Formats: sequence, structure tokens, C-alpha cells
Amino acid sequence: MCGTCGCGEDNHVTYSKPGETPHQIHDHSHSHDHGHSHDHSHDHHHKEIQLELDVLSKNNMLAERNRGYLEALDINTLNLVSSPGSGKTSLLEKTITDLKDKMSFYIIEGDQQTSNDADRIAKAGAPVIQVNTGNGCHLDADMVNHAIKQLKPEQHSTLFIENVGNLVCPALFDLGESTRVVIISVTEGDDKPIKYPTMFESAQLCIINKTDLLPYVDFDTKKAKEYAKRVNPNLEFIDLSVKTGEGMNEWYEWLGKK
Ligand SMILES: Nc1nc2c(ncn2[C@@H]2O[C@H](COP(=O)(O)OP(=O)(O)OP(=O)(O)O)[C@@H](O)[C@H]2O)c(=O)[nH]1
Ligand SMILES: [Mg+2]
Repeated sequence: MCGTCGCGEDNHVTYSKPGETPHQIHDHSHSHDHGHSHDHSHDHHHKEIQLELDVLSKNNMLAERNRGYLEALDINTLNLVSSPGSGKTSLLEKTITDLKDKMSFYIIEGDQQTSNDADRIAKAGAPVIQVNTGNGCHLDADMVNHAIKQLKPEQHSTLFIENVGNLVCPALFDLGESTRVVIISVTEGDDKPIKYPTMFESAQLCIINKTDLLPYVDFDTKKAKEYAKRVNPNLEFIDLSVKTGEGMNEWYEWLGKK
């Protein structure tokens, strides 16, 4: 997984609210596990797998703590995952604009760099915190834990976590969300669900965005859904266009039922 793509232990993660200077958080309450304590093998591959399992099990434990905290406050938490540019921030901007009088939203924005997305969300009118993951290609439960502490979402609210645009690594990291929503846009190709099955396997809802572009691209919606159902028979689908608003009501109905 990420051992090969640059998200290391010495990574510099920063947090900021719009207008704030990004800052790091030094948390000395947890021990740093470098993964060699149980490993008596000289096999490098074995060491790497052990490190991955350690990282993931530590993440799973923290994710369960997040989940317990969020459930106790009746905060519906959605983890939005997709490749870069599928329209996650656009979907959030429109959802906030349309529903903010009826629902209370909080947003955690994950990107490697920049506070562009948090600035867009703040403009749409919701409290937001930007997490910059540096070299990291995904959010993890620890980052979300720190972000929640600063954001302080209120009881009975909806918390959206926009993950780093990446169809691979975010699939492995439970953040403590209630629901995982995978978004694909019709410009990406209808075979994504079988090329990146883990992401589709771990999601409960699949949004197919940018349907306004269907006349211009070779995207077979039926085929994309068949592929996705192959890896996850229980996956639900909503086709929509954030741009034209087509299908947005179905998304709002789904959200209202959660
Ligand atoms: N045609 C069309 N364009 C869209 C639609 N939704 C989003 N876009 C455009 O797609 C581009 C990327 O949208 P974003 O919302 O920034 O995508 P994102 O998933 O948040 O991107 P990252 O955070 O970088 O992963 C922007 O230029 C949007 O205007 C849509 O429904 N139709
Ligand atoms: Mg975005």
C-alpha cells in the first residue's frame, strides 16, 4: 500500500481553518510503532507486510474510537472517496447551498496541499477544516480525530469528510464514518469498478457524476453499474450532474433518510 507511495512516519500533516496559517499537531500520547518488534524474519517483504498490518490495525482501533464518539453525538458521518476531480467539492458546495437552512453541516477537507477546497466550502457557508496530508495520499483516523477536535461538530449534525482524491489507498483506511460514498464521473471510464475493486467493495453508495457530459464520452452507465455490482452486490447508485442539478433530489432524499 502506501509504503511504496511516500506516506511515511516523518510526514508533515497540517491543519487549518480558512484564514488560518496551517499548523502541525505534535501528539505524544501515542507510541510510534516502527513495525519491527514482532518481526524476527530477515525477509524484507515479510517486514513490509507486518508494518502494513500494524499501521492498519492501529488505524482501525482509532477509527472505532472516532465512530463511538460520533455515534454518541448522533453525527451522521460520510467519507467521500474518488479519483481527483470527480466533483466531490462541487457536490458538497451545492449540497450545503441547497440544504444549509434545513441541516447542519461540518466538513473536513483532505488534500495533499492547498486550502482551495476549504475556501470553497467556507464560501458555501459551512464550518470546515483543511487537512493537508503532505506526501500522504489518504486521510487516516488519527488525522480525522485531530480535525474533529478542532471542528467540534454539534449533536445531530452531518459531517462530510472529503478524502484525498485517490481511488486506491483511502479504501484501506477506515476513518470512523457511518457511510462511505464513492464518486465516479463519466469522464473516467466505465471500467473503474473492476480496476479498483477495493474502493467499490468498501462503499455503500456510488454516485455517478457529470451525467451532463454523457453525450460526449464513451461511458456506458449500465456497464459501470454491472462491474461495480460484481465487486459489491449491495452497492446503491445515484446518477447526477452537480452542474445541471439533474439527480440532485435523489441524493438529497438519500441523505435525508440516513
Ligand atoms: N461538466 C461537469 N463538470 C463538473 C461537474 N461536477 C464537477 N465538475 C467540474 O469538475 C472539476 C473538478 O471538480 P471538483 O469538485 O474540484 O472535484 P474534486 O473531486 O473535489 O477534486 P479533488 O478534490 O481535487 O479530488 C471542476 O472543474 C468542476 O467544475 C458536473 O456535474 N458536470
Ligand atoms: Mg475537492
